Amino acid sequence: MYTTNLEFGKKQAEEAAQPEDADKVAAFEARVAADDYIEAKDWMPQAYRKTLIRQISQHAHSEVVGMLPEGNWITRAPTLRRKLILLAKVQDEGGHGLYLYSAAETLGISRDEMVDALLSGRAKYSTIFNYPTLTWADIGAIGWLVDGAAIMNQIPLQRTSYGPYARAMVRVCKEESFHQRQGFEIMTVLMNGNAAQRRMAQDAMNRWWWPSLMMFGPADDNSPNSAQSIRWRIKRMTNDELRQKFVDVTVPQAEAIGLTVPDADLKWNEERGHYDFGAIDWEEFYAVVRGEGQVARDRMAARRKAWDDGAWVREAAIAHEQKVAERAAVKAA
Ligand code: BYC
Repeated sequence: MYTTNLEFGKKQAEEAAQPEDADKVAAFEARVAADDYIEAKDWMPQAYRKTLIRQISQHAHSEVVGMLPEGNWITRAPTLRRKLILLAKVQDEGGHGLYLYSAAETLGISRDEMVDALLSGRAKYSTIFNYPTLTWADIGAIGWLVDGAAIMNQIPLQRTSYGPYARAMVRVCKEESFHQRQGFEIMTVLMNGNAAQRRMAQDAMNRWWWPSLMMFGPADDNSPNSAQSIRWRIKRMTNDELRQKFVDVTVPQAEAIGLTVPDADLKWNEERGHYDFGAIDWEEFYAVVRGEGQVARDRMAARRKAWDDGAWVREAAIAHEQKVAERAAVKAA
């Protein structure tokens, strides 16, 4: 089996068994409060490590599962130019997953353990990828709304308190910004097209708007992890703050190209300086988090198949590494 970081993981497990030293905790909290970055070899409370492993690995899983709905359209992109752009975007998402798995590995968990958590259903991935991509306009809506929501969430994560995660986010955000623009351009072209194309764009908007708002997670008063993550500066803004920012930025973009936001309660609130918007269907959100529905089952089946199909590559890499080590040992003897 392919594993990494085993020794490091053992060291962390031994550390976790010890009671935490109050002076170390105080010094750690002072560093976080001073906006210092915490690095892989620095001492950190076990709960901080655990939260980071949870969030970063789930973020990585989202990037990799996120390749599936768009990958579905690579062979059906309407032109060669669109195909090239989509191919590059999907490859970028795979790259994001790899940076993030690597960032999580610095915390002492192995890639095998993370993949196992995903495939056995113990780890989550973003709800947004459990919706189907029915038409080409969905690719525009994903780029514009889904990547748009992702950037809104990820820009503050460039200043998250864990150095390797923060640095991974810098490159991810640059690429997401290109993704968002290509999505908005697809929607703009469709809205400047014929009546059928405009209908297709509006239909995609209708289906992706609410799931995009759900990407930010439960409302703040229902978000069990937020308070501690904000205190540790893992999260720099709350779920509701980011959701509001996304609505405020995106509604004028929709209006600019003639799309209607599917929310009868959406209204600019002069006093607050923000849009008021309608109630989110949290029952739908939790059902999707639980992996209910055919699309979720298909996503997991695709990931399991990819992992099984890749077994020979992992085995070959290990065999090669062993051969190199054996040759080096013979040479040294
Ligand atoms: N989906 O206490 P809360 C992308 C879970 S990919 C599923 O607020 P937290 C892209 C949450 O995990 C974008 N589960 O949690 C790729 C927690 O359960 P656990 C992915 C969700 O962590 C390809 C529980 O609900 N981005 O950009 O403080 C193509 C309670 O929530 C969701 C990231 O992962 C959800 N939407 O805040 C295109 C960003 N929301 O773990 C685009 C990094 C919540 O305790 N992650 N849950 O069992 C974060 O910023 C935070 O983890 C969240 C949630 C804001 C998502």
